[in-house]
Amino acid sequence: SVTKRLDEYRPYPFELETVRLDFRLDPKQTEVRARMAFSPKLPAATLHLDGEELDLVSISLDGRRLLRDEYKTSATGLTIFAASLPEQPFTLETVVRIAPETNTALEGLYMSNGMYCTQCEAEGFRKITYYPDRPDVMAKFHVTITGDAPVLLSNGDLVAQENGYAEWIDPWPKPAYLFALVAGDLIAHSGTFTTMSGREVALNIWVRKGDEDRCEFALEALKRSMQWDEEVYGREYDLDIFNIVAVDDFNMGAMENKGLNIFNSKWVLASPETATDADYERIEGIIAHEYFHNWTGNRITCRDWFQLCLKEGLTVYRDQCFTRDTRLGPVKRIDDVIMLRARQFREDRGPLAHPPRPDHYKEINNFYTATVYEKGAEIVGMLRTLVGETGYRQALDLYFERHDGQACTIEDWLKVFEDSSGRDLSQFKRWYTDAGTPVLRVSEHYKDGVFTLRFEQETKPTPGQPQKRPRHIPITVGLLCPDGDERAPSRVLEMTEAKQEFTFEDLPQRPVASILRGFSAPVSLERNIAPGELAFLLAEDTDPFNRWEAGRQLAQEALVAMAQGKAAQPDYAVALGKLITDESAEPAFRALCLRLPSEDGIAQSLHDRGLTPDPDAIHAAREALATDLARNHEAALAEIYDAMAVPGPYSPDPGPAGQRALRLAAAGLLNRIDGGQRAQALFESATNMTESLGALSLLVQAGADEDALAAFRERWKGDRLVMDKWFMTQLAACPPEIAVERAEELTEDPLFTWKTPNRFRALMAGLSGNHAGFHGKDGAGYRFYADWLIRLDPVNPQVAARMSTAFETWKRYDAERQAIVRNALERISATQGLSRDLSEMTARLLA
Ligand code: HT7
Ligand code: ZN
Repeated sequence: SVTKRLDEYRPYPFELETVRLDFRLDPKQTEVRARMAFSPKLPAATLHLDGEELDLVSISLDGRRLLRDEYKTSATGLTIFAASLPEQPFTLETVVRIAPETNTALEGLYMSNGMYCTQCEAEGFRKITYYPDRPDVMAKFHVTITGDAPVLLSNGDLVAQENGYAEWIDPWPKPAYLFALVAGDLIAHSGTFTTMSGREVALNIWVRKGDEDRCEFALEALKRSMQWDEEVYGREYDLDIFNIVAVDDFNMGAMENKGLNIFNSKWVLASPETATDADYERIEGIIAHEYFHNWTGNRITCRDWFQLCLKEGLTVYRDQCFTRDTRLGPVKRIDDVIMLRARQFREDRGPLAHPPRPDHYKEINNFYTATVYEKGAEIVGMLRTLVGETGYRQALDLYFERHDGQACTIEDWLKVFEDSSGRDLSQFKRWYTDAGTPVLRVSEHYKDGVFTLRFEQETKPTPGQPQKRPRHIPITVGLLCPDGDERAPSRVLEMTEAKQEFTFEDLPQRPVASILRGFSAPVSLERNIAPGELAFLLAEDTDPFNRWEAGRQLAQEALVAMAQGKAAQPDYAVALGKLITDESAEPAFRALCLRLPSEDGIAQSLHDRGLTPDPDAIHAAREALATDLARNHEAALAEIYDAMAVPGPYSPDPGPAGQRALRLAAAGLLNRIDGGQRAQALFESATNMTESLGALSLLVQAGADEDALAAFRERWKGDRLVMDKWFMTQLAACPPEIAVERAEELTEDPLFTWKTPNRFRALMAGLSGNHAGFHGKDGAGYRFYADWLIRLDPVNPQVAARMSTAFETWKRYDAERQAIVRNALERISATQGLSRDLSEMTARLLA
């Protein structure tokens, strides 16, 4: 299949001002009539419209039926020869038929529980009708829907409605990927929002009957997001109605279609009995994310899909800031960095590494990655650090003013920062074009009152980029006196060379440096630092991120030593003891400090040090450290467990959620020595899903789960979202030696409806999240996983391809394991009729 390249971009040779779409819905045979008003921009151009899996019924131009020799159709589209096209504006009308009922790929128009639903990003619209399906073609849509359903929705404002018929006009030009249509027997949970200019917007969350009492949290989150975007970015909503629909069968989290966001029901529906604290926080974040796209993505969109991080990086950054403002800022920053390291750093070190703005791809759906999203967000954060708070707001104001209604590039984005700040960002641009995580080495020197930090940066080669150039890195640094007082407040050092040093003068004593505060750049910091100094930072740093980071580093050092059969230094256990009893620290923060690095993270650390990780040894080391901590701090942990019980009715607010997190973290350690006693009691008394699932997970971990799993299943077997948790938790948390066998058994469960993406993901991600289980020496985990990818691929290639990233770390491990994975990947790749999605992924994984 064809590789698409950034440097081959050509503007579309026609202007498309308006499009009228008439849908006659039918599960087997939906008819789509499209009328498109084109104006030629270049003389004698042929007109190419994208189209896949369409049954063409008719085609006419300005009312005249086109003859067979005036156009041609292929598997990828429809071409009308230049000789048949007038030089003036013209209207092209096509009629096609499609079959939503048989669409299992969930791209284009498909059905979920009897309801019609669309997903068009990135290139799904071409499965609905022939059209220039590219983001730089922006048109005004007028849509009519005729169908046997009480609720008929599309983008924009509703202009007419009667039984079985609805008409929608979207006044804002948009690319086809933002088109949406939903039809079904839905019920709305509604509210209103009054915008800053006093317009009232109707808000609706549409769900299946029975789910309407789980929408209030999402509705309130939407109102908070609308308010925040007005206050922080001056952005007002621009239609009279905003609809959100919850769908059970969905390839990703949610989709920002103009005025009609479509959500995976997992990220909308919440009640205390069925959703955890983490679910609540994530729902709020995703509601905000999709809403924020209205300006960063919809009003200003991408010129082509290579620019994806223009809208995704910026929108993730905006949703992260929203959560930081509405919840506990430092805790959110730490959570985001944990996630960045677990997903993006891992991607950057393996065969799938790519720049935030890739310059080639075969299947764009394979590039909705942590690098595009999360690293894209880090880059926006670095820009803000470089130009400052006011400079950032000025740049964003200019971006909205200059580019509203346009399809833009990363160059346009950087130019607004250059123009508004007067800075040269040509070197900074490498963050977008170059792959890989820079390693930043630092050494410290103190003499005659002068403290010097010497930095060296190095980025390892990544696929297709053997040579790396130095990056422009903002390094936020603060200096502490040995008594813990701030000696020099935070200052941003701008590193632009491969090696560079910075000095701090007039220091009567050698300070303790707090480097890369707030994680000011997505780099791997390597610093030769004594455990005592880390313990000091864990106790005293005024920057909460670096305080947590010091503890994490101590834990990581201990685990890396133990995984090699060496004894761990006692520093971590001692330092942690002080922190967990420090009542001035937020419970949520203390909970994070008690969370041990993941087994995958330890494997990465070993690999970074040139060692081959042994998954069993890593698992044993992590268990041993957890047991040590529990023994050393048994009394303090037990006290925390009792003190952090949250009385009264459930609230997902950060305060009580933080208390529950700390309580569960304490229970998690104590679980290693109390025989699962607390977990059992908590499981029986739990009044909300956070406690219930937390306790279940601990029982699974302790191998004392048989009754609890059965009881949980019995209680929740009718609830699809809770059952996903049941599948996932018991695989992620179980002892590694039983993980694959259990996964095999679970695929036989009648509730394992594997064609539903959420259920498939729950089981497979549960297994691959069990590090030592998935990477078991006999290779059973690898074979099982590969078998299921092969099975899913013809049904849903997007999800199969996305799940194949479980193999991205395979080259870290020993030769025997590598041989089994290679074999599994080659087997996938040799499968007859493999999708473009999965074959691109396996080729990259094997390269
Ligand atoms: N912009 C969306 C990305 C997306 C997607 C969503 C649902 C199903 C398939 C999809 N393909 C791409 C989601 C977002 O980033 O907001
Ligand atoms: Zn997004």
